[in-house]
Amino acid sequence: MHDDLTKMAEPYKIKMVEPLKITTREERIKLIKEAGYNLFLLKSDDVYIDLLTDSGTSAMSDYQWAGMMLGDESYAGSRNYLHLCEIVKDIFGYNYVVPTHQGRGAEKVLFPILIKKGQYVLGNMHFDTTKAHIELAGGIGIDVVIKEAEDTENYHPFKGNFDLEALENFIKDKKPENIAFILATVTCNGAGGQPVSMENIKEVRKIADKYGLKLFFDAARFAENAYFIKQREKGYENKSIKEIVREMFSYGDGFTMSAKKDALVNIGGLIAIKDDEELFTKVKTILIPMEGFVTYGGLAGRDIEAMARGLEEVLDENYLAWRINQVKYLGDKLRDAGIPIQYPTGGHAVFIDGKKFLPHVPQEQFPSHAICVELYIEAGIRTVEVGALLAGRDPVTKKEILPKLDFVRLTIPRRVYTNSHMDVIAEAVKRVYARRDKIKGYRFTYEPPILRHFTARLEPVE
Ligand code: PM9
Repeated sequence: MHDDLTKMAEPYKIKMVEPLKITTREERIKLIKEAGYNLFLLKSDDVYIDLLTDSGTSAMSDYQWAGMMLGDESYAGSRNYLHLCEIVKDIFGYNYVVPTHQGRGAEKVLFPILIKKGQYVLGNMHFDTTKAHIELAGGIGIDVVIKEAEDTENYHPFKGNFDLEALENFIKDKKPENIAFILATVTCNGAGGQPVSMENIKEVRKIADKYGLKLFFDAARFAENAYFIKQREKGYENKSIKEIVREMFSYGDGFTMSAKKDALVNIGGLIAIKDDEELFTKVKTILIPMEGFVTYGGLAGRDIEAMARGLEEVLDENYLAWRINQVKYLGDKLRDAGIPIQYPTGGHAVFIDGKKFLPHVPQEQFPSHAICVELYIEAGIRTVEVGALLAGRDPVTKKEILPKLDFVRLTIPRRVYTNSHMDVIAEAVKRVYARRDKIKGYRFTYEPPILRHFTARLEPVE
């Protein structure tokens, strides 16, 4: 029970509802088989609780919807773009910004400008589309997250931190001229939505300065990261989220952002640059043929207005407290039942440790994926595997890549589900855990050559 009763429930009320379709267990067994045991191939109408992603799945507020009606759909000079520039300057302190259609649009435009063929991009842990765009631009993505991130059982307040020694050693070893830039992902999705501390960001900045490198942010979940800093880092407990965000970004040279997460919109992305006008000119030159003119970048004016308003709204501490604690509420229920999860829970999802949950299923048979299938059968819950199935094969040897972290991600959309839904999810995971000995692994009946997890078809290994 919370001392302050106004903090006990959602800090918003419901104005519109979307009915959920309920299926039977027998129907779900048939539906998942027809989908080749691939949850991406299910119709969303056949899903009861959709935890596939927190990306583009947020519920917008009445303030954002009202902004949609003020969309200025002029090809050039849209007032919504000017509003976005004001908001970005106010929150992040950055002078230059362009919209893009989503996060990977921002990566596609910025990375080829920054990367020369064969150069490295050092990050705490690159997201998969980010790594793909680094490679498409001729670069090599390297992860230097702290070792604690791989230890799912033990608490560490900032499992998204850079291993500073590994970062500096890599730069010294490969020489600064072979490093394109440093990219800090906040929060760190790959490690379980884990935050990066202010202290760590400051140190990364110092290393960047020492070797003349630029530091960019992958800022998809910037506000959730700031909230964790306020909760867990000494000296920040009395600062506002806005002050913390401002300080975090003061150490960077720019950012790419998938606005589909913390900007609380269903579509959109951003590239922002602190003060390098020359770089911004290059960005605009590529943006126009790739995404669209500078003042719309692949979005409608109304989408830009919703994004500008979402950026302001996400800084609300009551919202963030509810959001982060809803994820924790689910995580605590699972941990109390002895289910192995990445601990502590991160900002946007609970990550179940699939290898520990199903130790009898070899990693080559995708234990985390097997759990995802069972959760769908158990209660119509769609989750996503972030493990060996997603990792794919080594492009040269064609051998399976077996990542240390092999997760089922229970991704919580923003402002969409209530804690009653969290109770259903926790109960479903517990029931699947109770019958875990009977769960089998999976093998391919069709394996696509790249990004296989989206369209692969599988069957249980008998
Ligand atoms: N993240 C996610 O579900 C959506 C795509 S995969 C189903 O976690 C980071 C840290 C991300 C991210 C997307 C992108 C790409 C960049 N960085 O999806 O292109 O988590 O807007 O952003 C997804 P877009």
